[in-house]
Amino acid sequence: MGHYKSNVRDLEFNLFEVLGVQDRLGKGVLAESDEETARGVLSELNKLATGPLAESFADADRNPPVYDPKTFSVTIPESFKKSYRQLMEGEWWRLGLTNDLGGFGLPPTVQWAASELILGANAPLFMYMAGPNFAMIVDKNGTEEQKRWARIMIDKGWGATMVLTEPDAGSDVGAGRTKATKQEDGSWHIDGVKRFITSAENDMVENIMHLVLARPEGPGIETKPGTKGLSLFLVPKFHFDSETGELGERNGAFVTNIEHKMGIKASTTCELTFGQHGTPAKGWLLGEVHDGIAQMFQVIEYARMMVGTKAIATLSTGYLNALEYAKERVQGADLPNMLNKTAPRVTITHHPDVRRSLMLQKAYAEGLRAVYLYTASFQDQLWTGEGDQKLAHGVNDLLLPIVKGVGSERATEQLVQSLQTLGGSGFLQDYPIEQYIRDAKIDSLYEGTTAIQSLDFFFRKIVRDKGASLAYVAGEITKFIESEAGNGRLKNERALLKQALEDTQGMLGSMIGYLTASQEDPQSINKVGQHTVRLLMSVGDLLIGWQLLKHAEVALAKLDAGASAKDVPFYEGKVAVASFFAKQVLPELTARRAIVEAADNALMEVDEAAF
Ligand code: ST9
Ligand code: FAD
Repeated sequence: MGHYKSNVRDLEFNLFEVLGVQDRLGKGVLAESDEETARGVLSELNKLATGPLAESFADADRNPPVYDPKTFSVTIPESFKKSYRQLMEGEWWRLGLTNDLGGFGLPPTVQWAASELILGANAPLFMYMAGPNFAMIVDKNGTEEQKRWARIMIDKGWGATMVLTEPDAGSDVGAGRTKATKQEDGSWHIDGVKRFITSAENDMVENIMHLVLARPEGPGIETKPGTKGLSLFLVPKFHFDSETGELGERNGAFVTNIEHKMGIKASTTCELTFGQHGTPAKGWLLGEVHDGIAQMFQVIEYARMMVGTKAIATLSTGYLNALEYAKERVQGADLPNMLNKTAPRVTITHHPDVRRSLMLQKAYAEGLRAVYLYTASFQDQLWTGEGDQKLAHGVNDLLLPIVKGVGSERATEQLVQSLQTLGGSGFLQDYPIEQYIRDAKIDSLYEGTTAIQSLDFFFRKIVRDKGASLAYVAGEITKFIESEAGNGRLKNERALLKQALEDTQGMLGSMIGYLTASQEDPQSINKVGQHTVRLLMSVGDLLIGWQLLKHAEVALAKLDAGASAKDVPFYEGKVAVASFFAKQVLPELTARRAIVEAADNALMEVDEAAF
């Protein structure tokens, strides 16, 4: 058996028993798919993920890609190449594409559920598969000629990258200095050094299309500072025939180093140098419009969802590995027998603290899965054009920093607990959890750190949105609280959820107050800045608590209706985990609210020397 333990049962529960995705299928752009197709995709992909894709997971970590500075090239380990070939041959890259570009005609909920399987088995494989998806963005924004390039990218299975970061421009993308100078033939010469660029070099694809942010300059061009002065350029590794895609000369974008890092070692993290090795790096302005940051955010939104799903996928397999170990590991006696030295030894699942930890891991793994799939259900509406598009857009935007920020933070935190469940064995490379921790840590860093997610959440997704999308979600939670969910059996839990909603609203209210006060006292905004991550994590807990209780409601109904013997423990687990989370986690929000309400700026006044 490979390392990867998937949870297809829970994916199907979310899709078909909670979200009712099957009702969307069979019409409009989803005309070609039905529930059976969707289940079939999960089942097929699950076989691939738990088998061939997971196979190279450890090997590619221990024998990472090798960089050759003489040729600016990278050699990927054979084991990983084999997994990649199988993924590409299965044409799984079609999953995320629209019908006109050759997609499978499945909605984002199913796409993300399927993606979880690849991301949990071997996330770097998924990241190398960016070409077709990024081509979709080229197709959406490009000129007629660039739309043709998009099809070439897809047909030929080219790789693609998103190129923003520079040594002095990480979170602050607008500080980027890479420049673009217009040429007489309409192309641009790119000049600068980008760093930390994922998949910018590998020997698995014949060409790579770099999507590069650079600052245009030259006669007649107004150079603007910040992100609004950046444009998006298509910069291929090799030039190609615009009609046939046949490869031509090497373009002047060279990978000049790859990083040695903590995890996701199979994924190359590259320094990418443009136009500084004797060959100009030619690029073409996407859509011939200077709208780079907005265009790049179409890629970023997709990638943030991916990063959150990757973290949650890893947390889930970490939990299931820990659970399997705990069920077999015999150590110590039951606590009530602790003084009896001859009492029978029990599996560690008998110890209250192990149970507490396992149930918390389950809560975050399944709760966060529910949150990302709930988010994807709004993407479904955007995909099909059904429902209130403005609302779907707003709620999806609101929830993305939760999926990405909370997903990655809780995954990192709870994976450490999964390792703890294995005791000293968890520290060994005999088990996958130490690698999970190393591989998942990146998720709270790239695609915008957690602090950046929290600022985005508060300032853009709540304040700038005038609270509209948040009010919608809060309204849905209130409806649930006021419902008869659980038919009397979830009453206490619904009361705890009500308190959690009030606490979160209290936190937000105080923060809005500090923001308003900053019009008179500019320093007051620093009180907001001290607590945006706390707010993000708290809203995350609120949503997880709500989703778990919704699941419990469905599970209770199934149990009442007489579930099959196989399903009974699954549904009982849903009720248990929801109740546990409501009782043992949600009350923490009351303390967090008190902290936010008592905010002052003492922290900001501490002299740096005193740290
Ligand atoms: C990175 C890559 O880290 C990591 C891994 C990549 C792997 C890729 C692989 C993908 C795999 C694909 C596989 C497919 C397989 C398919 C299989 C099947 C399914 N939302 O607030 P302002 C825009 S990459 C939307 O003033 P500042 C907006 O246009 C590096 N748009 O910002 C706005 O204008 P306006 C990642 C947004 O203060 C404009 O920006 N790096 C949003 O100038 C300016 O906004 C980062 O993420 C948004 N949330 O700049 C950087 N926000 O307001 C993190 C902004 O008029 N830093 N815009 O609408 C930030 O995000 C900063 O907040 C900042 C600040 C740069 C935006
Ligand atoms: P910094 O921005 O220097 O941040 C340092 C610390 O300060 C962080 O804790 C951050 O939260 C905090 N901080 C910074 N600004 C603020 C603020 N305004 N308010 C509060 N806190 C703040 N980039 C690409 O363009 N393409 C890629 O494909 C890509 N892949 C990557 C792969 C890997 C393995 C890695 C490590 C990075 C990758 N990146 C990529 C870059 C990544 O997106 C950046 O590392 C990330 O955006 C953070 O930037 P930074 O590392 O410069 O950190």
